[in-house]
Amino acid sequence: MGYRVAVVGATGNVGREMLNILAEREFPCDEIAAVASSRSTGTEIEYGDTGKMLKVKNIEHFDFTGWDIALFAAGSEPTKIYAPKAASQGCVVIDNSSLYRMDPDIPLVVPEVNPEAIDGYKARNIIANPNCSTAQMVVALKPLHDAATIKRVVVSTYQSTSGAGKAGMDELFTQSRAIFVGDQVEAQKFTKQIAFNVIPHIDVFLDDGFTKEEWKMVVETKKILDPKVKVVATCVRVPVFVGHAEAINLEFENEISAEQAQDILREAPGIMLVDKREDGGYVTPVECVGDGATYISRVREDPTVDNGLVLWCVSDNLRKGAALNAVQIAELLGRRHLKKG
Ligand code: 11C
Repeated sequence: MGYRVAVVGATGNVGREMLNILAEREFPCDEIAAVASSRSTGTEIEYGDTGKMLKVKNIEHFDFTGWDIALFAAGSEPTKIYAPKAASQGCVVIDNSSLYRMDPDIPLVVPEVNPEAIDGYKARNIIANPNCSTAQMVVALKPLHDAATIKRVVVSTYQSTSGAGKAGMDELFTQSRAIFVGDQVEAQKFTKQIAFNVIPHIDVFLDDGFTKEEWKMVVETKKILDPKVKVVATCVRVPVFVGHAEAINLEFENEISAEQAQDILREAPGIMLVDKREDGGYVTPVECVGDGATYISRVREDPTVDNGLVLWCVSDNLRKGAALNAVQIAELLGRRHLKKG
């Protein structure tokens, strides 16, 4: 016996990946529903590459009663309305939006890092999935924190346009083409030209000069990994379609060499260490697309601080950063709480 699973926001970048990953990982579904806004109602979407077509259902009329799990990738506004409705109808919501992440009654979970936190889901029947740039970073930090206790993290991100949805990817494509054919470049989704450029601005500005994306990396890391870890972030949009990269500087309480860190990372769950210290001996975003791993390269000691390391971290933001982590949470929920069969 399996689960009845609904994917809400099924036609978006992350929703489609959720369907792909549920199918790829053979998540035990007795029934699967693709749910979206009225704009997409009635269209068909494939369940991974199984050949099974799902007719998209309208969220406004969807009854979650009798459904076990709803994976939400619908953005904050619809989530505000329909996630509490689903939860109150007895369906456990795993939500990819930022809406509930910092709610003390709602667990924020990365299964490789804080699996036990999921046990708190019963308070609201909702589990939050972190921001993509946080998810890959905490996977990388966890084994190193366990080994030598991280005191401070300084991170600069190189985030792909898919983080801003399909419209972000389309803007990169359209602007790149416009530049090649000599047309006028128009910025719509992003605040400046993204093609052949980088933009040090993701999400809205806060009063202290940081952006909300940078704030999320700080507070989510503290909630998932350890409230004592200090984090400062600079988040940058780059002209890449899929895959976020991060340059991460770490300061530890205790001594740890680059070699020790490499040995630890080689064995850590969810991580692929590719660190050859030669031309091409590292991973870039285009190589991680479609993959679930968090790739670590360029591990080295930082000579400017005591017990410091620097590393490069790359992952598919639509997968580990969003859809895969949500499906892993569903699997964890099944193992720890919603056992079937
Ligand atoms: C981006 N990280 O790359 C964002 C997308 O809080 O879930 C995901 C935003 C979020 O633009």
